[in-house]
Amino acid sequence: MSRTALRICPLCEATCGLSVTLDGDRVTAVRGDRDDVFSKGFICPKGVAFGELDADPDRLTGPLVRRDGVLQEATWDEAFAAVQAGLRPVIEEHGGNAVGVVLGNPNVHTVAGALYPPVLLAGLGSRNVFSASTVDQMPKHVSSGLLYGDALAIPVPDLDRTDHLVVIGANPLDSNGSLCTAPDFPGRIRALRRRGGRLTVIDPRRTRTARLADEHLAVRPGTDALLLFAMVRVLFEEGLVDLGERAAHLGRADEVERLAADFTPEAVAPLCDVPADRIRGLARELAAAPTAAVYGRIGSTTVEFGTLTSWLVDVLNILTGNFDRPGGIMFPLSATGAAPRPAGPGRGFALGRWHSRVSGHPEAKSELPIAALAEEIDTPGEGRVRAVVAIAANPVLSVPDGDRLDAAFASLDFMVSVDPYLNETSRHADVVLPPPPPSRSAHFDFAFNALAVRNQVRYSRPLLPLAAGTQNQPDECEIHARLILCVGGQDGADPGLVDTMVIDRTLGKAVADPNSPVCGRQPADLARELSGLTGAERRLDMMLRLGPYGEGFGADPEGLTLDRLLDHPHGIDLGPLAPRVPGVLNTRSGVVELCPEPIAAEAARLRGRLGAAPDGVLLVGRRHLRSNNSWMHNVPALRGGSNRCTVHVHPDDAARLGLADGGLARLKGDGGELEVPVEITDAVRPGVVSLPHGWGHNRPGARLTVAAADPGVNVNQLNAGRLLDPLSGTAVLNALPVLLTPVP
Ligand SMILES: Nc1nc2c(c(=O)[nH]1)N[C@H]1C(S)=C(S)[C@@H](COP(=O)(O)OP(=O)(O)OC[C@H]3O[C@@H](n4cnc5c(=O)[nH]c(N)nc54)[C@H](O)[C@@H]3O)O[C@H]1N2
Ligand SMILES: Nc1nc2c(c(=O)[nH]1)N[C@H]1C(S)=C(S)[C@@H](COP(=O)(O)OP(=O)(O)OC[C@H]3O[C@@H](n4cnc5c(=O)[nH]c(N)nc54)[C@H](O)[C@@H]3O)O[C@H]1N2
Ligand code: SF4
Ligand SMILES: [Mo]
Repeated sequence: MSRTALRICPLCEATCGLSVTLDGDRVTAVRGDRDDVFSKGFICPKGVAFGELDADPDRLTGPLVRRDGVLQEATWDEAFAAVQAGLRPVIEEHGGNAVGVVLGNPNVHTVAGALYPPVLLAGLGSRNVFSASTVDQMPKHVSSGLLYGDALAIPVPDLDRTDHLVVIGANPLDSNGSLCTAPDFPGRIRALRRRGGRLTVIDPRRTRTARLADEHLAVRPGTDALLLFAMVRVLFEEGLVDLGERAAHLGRADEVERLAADFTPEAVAPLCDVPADRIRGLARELAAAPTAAVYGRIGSTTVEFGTLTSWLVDVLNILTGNFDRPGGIMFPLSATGAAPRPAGPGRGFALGRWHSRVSGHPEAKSELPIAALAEEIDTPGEGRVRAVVAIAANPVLSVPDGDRLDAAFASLDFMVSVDPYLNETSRHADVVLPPPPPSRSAHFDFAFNALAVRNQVRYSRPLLPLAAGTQNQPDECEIHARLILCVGGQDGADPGLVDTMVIDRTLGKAVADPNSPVCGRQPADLARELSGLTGAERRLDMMLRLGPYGEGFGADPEGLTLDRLLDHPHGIDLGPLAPRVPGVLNTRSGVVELCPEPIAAEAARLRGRLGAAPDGVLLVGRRHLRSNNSWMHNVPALRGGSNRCTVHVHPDDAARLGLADGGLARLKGDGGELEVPVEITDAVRPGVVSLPHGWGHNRPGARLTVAAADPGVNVNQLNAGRLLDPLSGTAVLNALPVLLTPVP
């Protein structure tokens, strides 16, 4: 008997609703859910492959524990006992800081990854926290922290209403969008064109997104900050600055004008390789458009001036009156987010409250640069990282100099990985704790609802019960909760205690908050009202009730609860984005701090680049629609075709360097060298080569049968990881100088 059930896709940030056909406990077909309030039936090839990914025979079905040097199958109780026995001595002898916590990307796609790592970190008290953010979006967090006083307040382009979208270093036609949750991003761009709107793409590659654009500026990689500063200067010079309706909530714009003074279009044009008249033209178009939204992603963040570029993206929106208004950039209001703050001075954002031990990198958002993880492990001395807890992370492939990290992991006293695969990173673990596949997990988008182009809320319960037969497979929430208990030396205690503790604390705070609808009530009474089948569901119910649309434990009987959400299997639409300033601001001054001191310092550093003559070949990345970072190369349906680990080279460069299509090239960077098949294409601009990341599945001890058959190379081995965006600690992954030679 087959049946269909609904499930939100956890495979990228677009969060599409899937309609899944099941035959027994097998997923036999997947379609887009046409009634989903947000995705309305859209699906991509990864969503279609959900069943195959879910049933990948290489997925671990039970925990592994290292015995006599070899990872062997064990029971869950044995595995958690081994975790406690491995971690406790390190903590007792050297303190919580000796345990490094590594959090990878899929944590933003799981319920467990949203709800438990903060509890783990609080319990451990370690400052050695590293995540995929510092090879990704940390510059945007820092820019938002500095501008708005809240690192999580990231405005998104109001895609469905804008008249001019400027996309910088993003390729949503392949990535499906990032820091901008929009199922069917391609359809939304086409709709923009259809309603007479304009699309400009700034990217050194002519991507699938660039091919849809009215104008594509093939900028020289790493020079966007110069380009955007020149646009800012044009706005001031030509009297085009119009702060719009939010002016009263903005700090001093004249300081921005002063910072931009030296960046004339003529001065930056030869560096960016974009004509001065096009820089002026784009600035004028932005100012003239009824509404416009500038949006930057990976190509704007994983670069040397990533934080400055991220700041400039928002500043351009602000100076053209497109901040916090329909059609411009806006702040989503998520159902589990904080309620708006009262206007006035807030707590502000601090940067560099502590520093990494070896290189003295400043913390950002309580994290240290993941590019510095290896040195924190392999550099001897007091304060060294001796044990690692890695959750949903594969830094051996995703972070610069994987070989060094590989050796560092091998030298640890103890390592535990929470991961469904035995891969390049988890193969070093002493204990591997595999979560169940997505079909057996619940789904809620705690992170992406706060980045979505429309306010909405959806929840999926597991499609299938946890598998019997693998000795009581816990769900991933329970794995995290038991891990937290092990860190505290309480293995064997009821994992539900972790949720109870969080609920008690959260309700305790809420009843003491004069702005909360539950102010003055009894936490125990409120806790009794919560519903849900698991601790995680009870926490979700609590967050929904206390959230901005919540029923407030009786304060608004029409408001949201988990039960109400469960009554709407296709989700609840909460309307288009609405202005949120000043309620979203949390700066010390109470206004948008347009020109914070760290930004001014970076602008001065950038000024030093004016006049420097560029030369040599620069490396950039690329993503393929049927990929996701390092972990989807094991699914046959997602392999082959153009999804290949090749280096894209422009025909002019190929001719100059003597490279043949299909031949091998040697690429050399400051971190190492690789041999890669060449694909000659004018989709990259001259002087630029492109290689995707997440490949290099040839390390022994991994269990990735399909991926290992055609492993590709690890682009991050070209990168020593010495170059970081200084404010955010984000590794420079794009615009990396490389040498390219033919392999005879
Ligand atoms: N050169 C270069 N390097 C890059 C990038 C680039 O553009 N260029 N991009 C960077 C970016 S943006 C990111 S986000 C990082 C990603 O870096 P990582 O987060 O380190 O890598 P991922 O490949 O996303 O894989 C994470 C791990 O999660 C596991 N996993 C999958 N699903 C689950 C689950 O449900 N639960 C658990 N516990 N584990 C799961 C996978 O098996 C895999 O081992 O890579 C970065 N690295
Ligand atoms: N199919 C697929 N989807 C994904 C992922 C995946 O691996 N595969 N990964 C997910 C993750 S973790 C993330 S963070 C997002 C990322 O989402 P996007 O940022 O949209 O992803 P990319 O395709 O890497 O796009 C980055 C673009 O920046 C360009 N670029 C490189 N350097 C520069 C530069 O200096 N200046 C400018 N202007 N552009 C530059 C590159 O050519 C590339 O086209 O995608 C997510 N979605
Ligand atoms: S676009 Fe993303 S969320 Fe939608 S089906 Fe594809 S992988 Fe899943
Ligand atoms: Mo990412």
